[in-house]
Amino acid sequence: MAGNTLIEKILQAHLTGGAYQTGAETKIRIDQTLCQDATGTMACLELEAIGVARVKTELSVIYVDHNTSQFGPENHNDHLYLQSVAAAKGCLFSRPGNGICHQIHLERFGAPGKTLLGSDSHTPTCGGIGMVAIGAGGLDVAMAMAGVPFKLAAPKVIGVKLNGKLQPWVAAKDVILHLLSVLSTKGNVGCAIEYFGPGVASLTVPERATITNMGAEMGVTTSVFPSDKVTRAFLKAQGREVAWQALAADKDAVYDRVLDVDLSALEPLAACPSSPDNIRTVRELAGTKVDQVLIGSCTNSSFKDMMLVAEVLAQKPVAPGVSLAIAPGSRQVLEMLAKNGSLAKMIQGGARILESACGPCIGQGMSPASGAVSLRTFNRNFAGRTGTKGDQAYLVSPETAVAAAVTGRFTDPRGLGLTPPAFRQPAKFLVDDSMILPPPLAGTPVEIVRKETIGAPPVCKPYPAALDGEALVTLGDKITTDHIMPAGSFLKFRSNIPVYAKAVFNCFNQEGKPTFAEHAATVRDAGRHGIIVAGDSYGQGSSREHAAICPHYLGIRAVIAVSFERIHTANLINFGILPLFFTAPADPSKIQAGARILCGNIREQLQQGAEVRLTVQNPGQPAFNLLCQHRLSPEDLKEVLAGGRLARTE
Ligand code: MIC
Ligand code: SF4
Repeated sequence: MAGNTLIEKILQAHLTGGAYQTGAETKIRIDQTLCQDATGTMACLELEAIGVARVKTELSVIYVDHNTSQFGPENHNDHLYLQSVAAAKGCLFSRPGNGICHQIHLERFGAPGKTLLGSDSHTPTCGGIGMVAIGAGGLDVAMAMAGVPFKLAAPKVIGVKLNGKLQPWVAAKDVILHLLSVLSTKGNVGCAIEYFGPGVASLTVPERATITNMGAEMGVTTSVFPSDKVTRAFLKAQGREVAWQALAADKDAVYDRVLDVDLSALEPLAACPSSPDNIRTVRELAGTKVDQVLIGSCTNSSFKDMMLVAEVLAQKPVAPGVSLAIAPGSRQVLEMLAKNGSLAKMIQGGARILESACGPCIGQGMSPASGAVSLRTFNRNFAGRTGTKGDQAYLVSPETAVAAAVTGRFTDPRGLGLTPPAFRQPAKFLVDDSMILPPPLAGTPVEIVRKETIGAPPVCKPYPAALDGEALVTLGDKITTDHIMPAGSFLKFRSNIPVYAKAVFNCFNQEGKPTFAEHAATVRDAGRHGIIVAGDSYGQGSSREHAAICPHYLGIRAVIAVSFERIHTANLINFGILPLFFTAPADPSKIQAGARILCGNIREQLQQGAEVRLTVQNPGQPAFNLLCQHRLSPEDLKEVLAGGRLARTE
């Protein structure tokens, strides 16, 4: 019998029952969870609704990193609520200012061989130290905190064999941008990526984490590196060598597919507007004027990334036409830069220093000017995510970002004329966990701080016996959760569903017409069901379950699409919205906005088999039959019929 991949080994060691079979529904024990504040308040409201006294995981951490701008009381209200729930339920609480959840989790908590479930799509960052780390919706994470096993389709494992060594000025970011050019942002549901081969040893842990972080952009379940000497040195430097164990795939492991990447042959790349898979070489873009450069985010804000940027800025200051801002990923990184003089080099070089938080990556400030070219070391450049309509956001490595910052133009960093700064991982990182608050002993009374902007957990209605629907909107391919539920200035309403629901699909609103939310509410209040029609890869991007909760609140009960992304599908099911697939040949254009979509016995049809026959009547046209398919497991189907997962646990 063939050997196992590392992902299979870790998943199999966490099975809670049954046999392990690729593609089949599998349940695993979750060792650690993480929540961040933007998805965490809802997850905590759900955890309270589930009703466990204390979390049942080995470790659960609640971070505050997304909503830190504090315009109005909402953000601070959220922080106080989260801090009190963390204390009451036995979680660690990482205070605002301590940094971005994924960077901190890698530094302080991640451990090879463990499982981590996080209410953020970039949770696989910790795959950089040999952990199976998976992003999920808040309710799935709340369930895991309550000790309920996590359900997933055992993934096909794509092996990425790394050979060679990155050349100076070529970065880990270029590795993942290259892979995005091969695998794209769609079509990878049900797959995971495992890195192996001789090139692995040449990459530091933060470089590996940059690569696993952006597996999220390909829609894979997780991305994992082996745990080797480099991992050990990183954990030792964090004072956590005890967490280390050597882990790798079996020598005769069989991958579903193998991609070869020669690190030595890669060159600086950029993801062009407005998708992470719209890849071109920096050479091709060279000379394009750049107006803004932002360095940071959970992808590229490690000590190594920041040192590189500081060293370049020490030799060349920022160009007069560029606004440069830098957000170091954690307090550890920021304090080390402050102590070794690198922060001063950044400041002298003309950088604007931002808080250690997500900040501009999630549209919390630093929106670029109209038409401005913005280079970012982040992981997403979906249209409008910067906060500026028609934005021109490019995703690049810190090397390419700083080269543009000092020249004012897209510049291949290899042509900067500078000696590449040498970097050696410190033998000891500055370890100070004083901004991570441990919970009090079990049984200590804790008052939950619930100010007026903290709403209630979602209430979801059972699935109707008959569908009397209207197609509220018909959409194309690659609709992201940023389209469905915008972040930016709306992010502060995450704790309050009726308020946040007003922003559903607001990017498609037209002046002088009712908003999407207003129209959906009218259909709902008339006793009908809202339906969304879409193309390929519906629900790309974030893990935000609000992209299902708020549509449910507006009366939406089905999404008919060509295909769906993993986390969003789970969120739809969790909140009682039916994901339906067009049957081949899929042609979403058959349904027009405003069409009536009827099914007199939808519950019955769902229970009888995979096929669902709908009647569709486009405005002013004769009705026709449309055959769709549901791909729900028996358990998922029960959840949808009950009106979601929370409805079932109550
Ligand atoms: C993102 O990068 O889009 C976010 C904000 O981190 C989301 C989570 C959220 O919407 O709160 C994610 O990636 O899951
Ligand atoms: Fe934060 Fe951006 Fe990372 Fe999301 S992608 S966790 S917003 S830094």
